[in-house]
Amino acid sequence: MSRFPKDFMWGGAIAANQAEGAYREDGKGLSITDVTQCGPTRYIDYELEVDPAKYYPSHEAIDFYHTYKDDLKLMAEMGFTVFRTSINWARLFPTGEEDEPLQAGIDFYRDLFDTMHELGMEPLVTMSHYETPLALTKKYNSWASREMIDIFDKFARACFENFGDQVKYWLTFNEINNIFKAPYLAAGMDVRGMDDFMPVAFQAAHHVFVSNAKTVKLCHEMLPDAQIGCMLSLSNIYPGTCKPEDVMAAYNARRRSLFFGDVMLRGSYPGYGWKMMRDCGVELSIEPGDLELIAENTCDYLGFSYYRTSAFSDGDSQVFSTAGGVGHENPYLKASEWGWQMDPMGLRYTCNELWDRYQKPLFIVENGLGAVDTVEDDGSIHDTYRIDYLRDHIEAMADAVEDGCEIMGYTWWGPIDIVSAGTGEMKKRYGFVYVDRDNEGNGTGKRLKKDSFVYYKKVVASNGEDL
Ligand code: BGP
Repeated sequence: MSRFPKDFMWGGAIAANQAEGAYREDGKGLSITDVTQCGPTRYIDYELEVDPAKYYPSHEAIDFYHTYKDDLKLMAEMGFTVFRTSINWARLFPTGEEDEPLQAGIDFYRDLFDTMHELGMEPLVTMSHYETPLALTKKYNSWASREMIDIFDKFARACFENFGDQVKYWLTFNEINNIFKAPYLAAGMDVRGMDDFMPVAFQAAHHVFVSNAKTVKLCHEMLPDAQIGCMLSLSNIYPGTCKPEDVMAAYNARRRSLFFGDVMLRGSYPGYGWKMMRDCGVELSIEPGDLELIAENTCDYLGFSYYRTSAFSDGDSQVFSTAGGVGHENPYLKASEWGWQMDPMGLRYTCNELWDRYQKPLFIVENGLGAVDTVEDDGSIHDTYRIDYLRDHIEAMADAVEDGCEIMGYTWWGPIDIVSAGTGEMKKRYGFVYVDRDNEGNGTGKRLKKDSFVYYKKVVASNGEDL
């Protein structure tokens, strides 16, 4: 007997900038990720015009812009009922400030969403997934400027007008809480040369909160049958010890992420949020009506990513390391090749934490294991490590459902190999489908089914019972 509701949605998630490639095709403008360096720390390459000698795997990625029909057929073969991707903002508005969206961009995404429906998948669409048009960073430093609110409003209106009949599940800003850790990715901001970017990050977050509320309001007005959620990176943090100072430090570190959910799901700045701003010397610039807008237009559901957990003790650094997140290693957990500590129980804990806090439906829109895969001579790929990770996290999710958490669905991150957001490389593979391309763009682009492809197909067919 399945422990999941009968209408539970099973699928996978990608992002335009990590899969589509065609980074200059059909009039698309440069997004910030098109000029973001690869490697352990990713900064936007501010010489702006891309140096042709610099290869970014995201320029071609896996060429999903041209292969999406065949790739989605592979997803449908696993029985997906939902598929998450993003609309690349610069494919509709190359500089962000055009009066009208590009017809080529509209045509591509309409056919993409039609193809999903034809194959039995509901589109789950992220509006901003590290794809800020570079021109907006260049002119305004992106969300550091309040002008972005009106600019994003135009993009949101174009999305709802052109895709509202096809898309009923929306997400606004991908992992927007990472504005405190990686503002160049999460919000397209140039923070290089700033000793402390937190004051700018808090002000940018306020602009995003206002924009999020405006977008929720617009969505409810234009698409009354749609649901619109916020999206947060919520891998969790445990106290390094039971020492009270460590417990408090870990809770404060956790609330640097929950702060975003509190504003966008509960509709107001929490007291500890004002204290965080005071501690950072931030005098937030708030305009009349901002706080009322935020209070009256909260998100319908919480989409979140969960990959791992880390430990955090008093005195630990908040500095985000692409390997372990914040804090330090947990001695009770094993880590992936990229240092991400795997913790299925942490997913059950996190679902309970978020359900208890927000009492709004949850959607696990990212969960997965990035690993180095080996292709055998016969073309097979025995990714038992990925199957084990998947099984353990689905069991934890089922436990969370039995705990009373309302979970809408689950989209595995990267069901087909795509470019890593953290490093900009291909070698960190998540897929149930292998793509023959490497960091330098070499390879045939051939798709190969891994052992996990057959496994997930079985899981989906049994609504999560046959593990
Ligand atoms: C999240 C992003 C995704 C995805 C994922 C995996 O931060 O929302 O875009 O990339 O992390 O991270 P990585 O690709 O660095 O392994």
